[in-house]
Amino acid sequence: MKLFDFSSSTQRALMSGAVALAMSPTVFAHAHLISSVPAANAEAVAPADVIIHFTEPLEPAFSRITLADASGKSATPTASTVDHADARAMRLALPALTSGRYAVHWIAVAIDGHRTQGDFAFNVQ
Ligand SMILES: [Cu+2]
Repeated sequence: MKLFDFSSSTQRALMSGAVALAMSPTVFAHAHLISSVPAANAEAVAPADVIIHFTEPLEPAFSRITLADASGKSATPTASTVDHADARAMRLALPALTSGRYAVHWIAVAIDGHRTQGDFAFNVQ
């Protein structure tokens, strides 16, 4: 029986198809920001955390959110975490923040290893 005896040309065709699929950006997209709380330029009242939702699941070991105050110093004592139940969400717990402007910097590494990053700011009243 030769049910699975693919010719070498068939194997080559299958292989090139797999490579094309693996390199297609629509199949393995980068993680892009969908939304955040607080939103960019929001006027926040005693925010408990920064939560960012992304288009793709994140690799927790390489993804993070950091927060800096108006003087550029880190404003949080703890590291961010990727949500266990939804790997497309990342959270940074916040201490009680004094009023002022804060800058969020995020790095998102998708499961395909591609890295995206961005910045936004919000105000605490
Ligand atoms: Cu990608």
